[in-house]
Amino acid sequence: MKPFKVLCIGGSDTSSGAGIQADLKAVSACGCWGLTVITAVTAQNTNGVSGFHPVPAIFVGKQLDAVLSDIGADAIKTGMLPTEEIIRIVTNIIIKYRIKKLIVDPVMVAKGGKVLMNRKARIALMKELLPLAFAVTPNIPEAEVLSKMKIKSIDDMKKAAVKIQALGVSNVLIKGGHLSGSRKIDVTDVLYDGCFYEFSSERINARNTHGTGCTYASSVAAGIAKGFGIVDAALRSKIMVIAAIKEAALLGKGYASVNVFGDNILTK
Ligand code: PXL
Repeated sequence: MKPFKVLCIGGSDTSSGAGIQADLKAVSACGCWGLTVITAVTAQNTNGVSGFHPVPAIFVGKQLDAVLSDIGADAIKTGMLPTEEIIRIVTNIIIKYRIKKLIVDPVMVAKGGKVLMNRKARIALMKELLPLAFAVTPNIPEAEVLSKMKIKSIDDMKKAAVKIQALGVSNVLIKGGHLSGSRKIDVTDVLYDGCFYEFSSERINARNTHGTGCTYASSVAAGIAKGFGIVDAALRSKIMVIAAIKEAALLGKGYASVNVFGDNILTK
């Protein structure tokens, strides 16, 4: 068989809940072949990230060329991109290989508060990488940084989505899990592709959500690789992520990780 190929570019998570390990599991659960380019090695467990080492940018480029010059990719998903040098290399490669199906998960801060991307990298992501992207998948704090506005409501999410699209990315999927205040019982994600879509679901145990963002974005990338449109890919991914939170792997003493291979996952 010839599988659909999804290249995941991001950091390694020793706990396998988030990062490249989550990406590979999500892409596999969606029936695609995951390819991986590592941008950083983190040391982390269920309590948080205790440190990380970026991979030298030139070697990130070597990994990318190795994969794309031979195997290619039907879609590319980026996660942790810790330095502007790495972002520049990734950007050049996206241009060189004329990649159109690029999904950017703008990973900025880990759950425990560890900053995974420096300020210069944030600017490079906004100015150089996002204009090449098909879709971006920020959570609320990331969407606030990208849109330079506070987000307190679903209306604010929509305003922010329009501002983020103006950075040059076609589709904006803002995940509502971090929205505080009145939204205690449900979670609404907002997708903007020129029209607005709202995907609402019940709020599930917030302690069991490590890896949610990586899993969601990788699943969207797999859907796009398979030829789904953004609305279909996003909706299917949300459904998978909800199931993966319900099936979270209860490991360690901190936050449990989402588990796309739990007992009740439909893709099994
Ligand atoms: O969830 C964001 C994320 C992405 N990539 C890596 C991470 C994390 C969060 O901890 O460690 C490698």
